[in-house]
Amino acid sequence: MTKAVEVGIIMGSQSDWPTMKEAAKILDELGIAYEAKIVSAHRTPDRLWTYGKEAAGRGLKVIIAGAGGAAHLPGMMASKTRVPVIGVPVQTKALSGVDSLYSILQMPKGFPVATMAIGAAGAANAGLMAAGILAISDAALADKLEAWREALSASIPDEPSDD
Ligand code: RP5
Repeated sequence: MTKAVEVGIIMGSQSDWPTMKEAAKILDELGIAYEAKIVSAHRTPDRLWTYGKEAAGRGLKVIIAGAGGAAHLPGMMASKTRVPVIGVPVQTKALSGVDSLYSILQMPKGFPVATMAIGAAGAANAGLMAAGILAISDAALADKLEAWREALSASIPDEPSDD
């Protein structure tokens, strides 16, 4: 039986996918069912509207939204659905992603976006944050997430090496 999709990964452009793939990789590792879609606040506003309108009814529990530059996608999605939105500021060439970060972070009171770090680390952490949210009501996932975290800790050497 295929698992119901619980996480939506959305991004403003195909060019965001190399970054957003880091979130997808984490969800794959933890066995969390997700979908990945291109939904642009500026280029496909109707698609954004429909996605937000249908998200809760389709059973999505978390949305991870990545965009760069004038990164309005996460905030607009948060304005359209009560499903928690985790924002990933994609690194840009012109302003190194600080533009994306500020665009996503400074939401007005009432419509929050949980904003991650700029770039690949932020995308991976978005996957882990989504897992943490889902693990609140999924004991098997909670065990997997604990094991993932322990494995990461165990992989860190005690001392630096020259190799
Ligand atoms: C944003 O504009 C996208 O999220 C992307 O990060 C940025 C550039 O998009 P492309 O011109 O590469 O399609 O909407």
